[in-house]
Parts: sequence; structure tokens; C-alpha cells
Amino acid sequence: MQMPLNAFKRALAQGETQIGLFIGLAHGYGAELLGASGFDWLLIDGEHGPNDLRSIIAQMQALAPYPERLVVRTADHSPAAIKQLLDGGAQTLMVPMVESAEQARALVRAMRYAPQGIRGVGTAMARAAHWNGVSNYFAQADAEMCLIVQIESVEGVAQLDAILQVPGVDGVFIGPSDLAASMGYLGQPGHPDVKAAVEDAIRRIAAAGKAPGVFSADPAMAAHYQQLGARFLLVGVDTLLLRNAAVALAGRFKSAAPTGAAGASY
Ligand code: 3PY
Ligand code: MG
Repeated sequence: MQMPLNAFKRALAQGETQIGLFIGLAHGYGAELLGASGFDWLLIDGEHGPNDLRSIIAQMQALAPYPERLVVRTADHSPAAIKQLLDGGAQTLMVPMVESAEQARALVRAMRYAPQGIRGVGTAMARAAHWNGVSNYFAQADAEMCLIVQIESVEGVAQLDAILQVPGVDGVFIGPSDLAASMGYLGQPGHPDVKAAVEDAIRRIAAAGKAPGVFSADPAMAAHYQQLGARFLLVGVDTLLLRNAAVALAGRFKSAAPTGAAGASY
């Protein structure tokens, strides 16, 4: 058995546009429901979604037969958690809150075996290596790993040019919600100042030859960022799709306004 190639990483390198969806339901059953839904990629969210290693692996297993490319977002920068996610079969990680080139370099090392990095060796227990059944795993593993760093703070934006110089960073994903909070606009990812900062970051990432990515649940805003050069976009969240559809359906039959109206923000 040969190691699967990382189609998401190749698409980023080729500048292909990839449209994706957040998975926050944190369960294999809900994840499988999204298989073959038409998106290019799906993000299993270990940062805000109520996930642990086992639930993330269960979702990767549920989605394995489907064409969508899978990305896992980590909760933080922990090399131990990264090691277990890679052993569990994640090839592409999105890491939140990156604010320096030093942090980016540490993340690259966490995803590489020695001598390039510090990833521990444990393929006998690793789904990624089909429990030692993947004959070329050690030869290929480092090359197939894909790192997306998230820029989502004033400090991250200030350090963006240095972060872009770090070899092994495949793409940079801007988080408008956290960036808005960091800029003093909590809950306003569409604020004109935040929008301008996102636009500037997209241009700088593209100019450095890396893939820019961004989230917006507002289709017009997402299309605008795509036009500016964003190449991998998250355009919705499964929890919001379900909640908003439920609220809208109930509203067609019930005249009283629901508690907690439908919302479009992150
Ligand atoms: C953010 O907006 O802060 C995110 O992490 C997702 O885009
Ligand atoms: Mg964020």
C-alpha cells in the first residue's frame, strides 16, 4: 500500500480555487452526510467544534470514501496534539492564532520527522501509515504534509511578511472574526476596517507566492475575497446551515418569532 497523495496541497500549489465548508457538528454521522455535497474541501474543526482526537478520526473515517479534501483545524500549537492528528491520518492542518515566524517554524517542525523536525515515530499505531502497511510512509510523509497557518490578530498581520518567508507554510488563512476582535471590533468581521485589513493580507499573501485563504458566511463577501485572490475559502458552517434552515422552516408555520433568530455570522 502506498501513501495517499495530498490533493489539497497540490491544488494550493497550483493556485486552484477550493471552496469549503466548516464541520462543527463534531460527529462522524453528520460529517458523512456532507460527503459528496459538492464542496472541494471540508474543515473538521478541533478549535471551536466540541471535538477530541477520537471524534476527529471518526469524521475522517466517515469521509474517507468521498471526494472532498479534508483539513483539520487544531485547538492550538501543541506538538503532541499535532503528532496524534498526523498519526490519525490528517495530512493538512490549519493552525489558529499564528503571530510570528518563530511559531510558524515550530509548526513546520512539528509536522516533520527528524532531522527536519520533531515529529515522533509511532507508525505501528498510526492510521496514517495503515499500521505499518504503507510501505513508503517514511519516504513520503514529510512531503505530503500541508500546513495552513491562520492570521487572525493585529500582531499576526504585523508579522505576516516574516511568516510568509517560512519554508513549509503552504497557505495562510485569515480569520476575520478573531481579527475583528483583535482590532477592537468584536462581532463585526464585516467592519470596513477589518475588510480592508483582510484585503491587504490577501494581496500580500498572493504577492509572496503563497495561497491565501479566508472565511466568510456572507456569500457576497466571500465572492469579493475570491475575486481579490483568495484561493481556498470557507463559505459556511454546517451548524449554521442546519440552524438557519430549521428557524426558517419553523417560521413558515409559526407566527411568533423564534428565540434566537437565524444568524449568518461566524
Ligand atoms: C475567524 O474568523 O476567526 C476564524 O477563525 C474563522 O475564519
Ligand atoms: Mg479564529
